[in-house]
Amino acid sequence: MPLEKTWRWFGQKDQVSLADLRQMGVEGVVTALHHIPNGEVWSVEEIMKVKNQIEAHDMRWSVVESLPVSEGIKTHNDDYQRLINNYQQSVINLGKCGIDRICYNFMPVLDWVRTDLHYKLDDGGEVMFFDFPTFVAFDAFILKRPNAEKDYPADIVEKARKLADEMSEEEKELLAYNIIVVTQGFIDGVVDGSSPDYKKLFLKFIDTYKDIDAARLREHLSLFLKDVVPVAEEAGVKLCIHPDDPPFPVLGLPRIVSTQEDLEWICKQYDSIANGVTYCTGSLSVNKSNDLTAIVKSIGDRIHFTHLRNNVFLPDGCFHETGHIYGDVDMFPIMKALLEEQKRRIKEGRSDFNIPVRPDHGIKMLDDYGKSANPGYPLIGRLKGLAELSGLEMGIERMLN
Ligand code: CS2
Ligand code: MN
Repeated sequence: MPLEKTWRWFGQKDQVSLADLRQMGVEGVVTALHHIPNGEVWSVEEIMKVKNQIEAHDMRWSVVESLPVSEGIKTHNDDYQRLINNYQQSVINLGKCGIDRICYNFMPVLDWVRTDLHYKLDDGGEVMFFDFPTFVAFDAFILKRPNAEKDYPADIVEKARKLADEMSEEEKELLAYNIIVVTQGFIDGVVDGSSPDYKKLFLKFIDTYKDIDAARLREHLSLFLKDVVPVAEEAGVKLCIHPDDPPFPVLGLPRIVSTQEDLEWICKQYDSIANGVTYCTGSLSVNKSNDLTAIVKSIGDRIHFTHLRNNVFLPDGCFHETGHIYGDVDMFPIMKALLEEQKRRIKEGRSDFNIPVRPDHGIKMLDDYGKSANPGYPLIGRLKGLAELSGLEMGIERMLN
């Protein structure tokens, strides 16, 4: 049994239509109600509008990515109760509409981070790059976060200082704008880029974590799970937390969804199938101590959603993305482990044995140039990824049978 082929679709404004997705062999759509502000309730009516559109094209709405967790929940501030009530209500409403998987993340302030959104490969393709010294240059010398230098290794800080000295004001502005606004806007980021003071605003958000270390953030995640998982269980919905990208602390902010141990800890906070994980190889593989197949073996029963993509790792903690099956991450054992997990579930009699998979970020190539897409989400590059992953999958399936 293959994994369920899914695709991230950004709604009506997406350049790729639902009819296109159907033609590409997509079975399940991954989307969100992006027009509803963070922290507000997703009503049955709004959910049904999107669900009906998807079903009119003979597909299903497989996964919500994401139902955003507001900053007030992560910092557990005075607004917590209202925000949690709203989150619970959205989960209940999704359940009522028959949508049973919700991806979310618990990264403070910033979701994923890259320093270059247009890195050219030798063959003319374009991918996203995380350059650690450039990121530190942004944090310590452009954003000028107080004491930022203390949070990074001294040799990286020195490289960052040099880089910042050589950058023009325009380059500095572009780097900051990309990190704070461009990469976050389309996934419901916290800072509205229309404000000229967006850097100040961003620093203010960071400051709300001044008394929150990793242990405290874990407490907040645990409280969130205890409040939301039972409601999800009752509603017939499974939650799946997305790992940190990249999987280490940035901007002096704790990150607590980065390792196998973190994922195991999360699963233990509320022992229910509704308390699950999004298995993202692009994110998890950046921490070299993560053994990606061991993670599937350890918490496989809680994997409700999979993102597959590859990376190339470089010195100094730098990396860039690269398509799906080719790269430094060996996709063969990963795909095999996922297919074996499905077989295990079938044997166990689980009705939810079929794991949705989507090709995560892809290489911009061919007709992707000249078409507008969100960073990391070109059509052709991802479609190539979907095709490659499907081929790999079919080969392994035959082998296992
Ligand atoms: C995604 C994440 O685009 C991406 O990198 O994998 O933004 C993901 O959608 C969220 O972290 C999930 O909450
Ligand atoms: Mn991902």
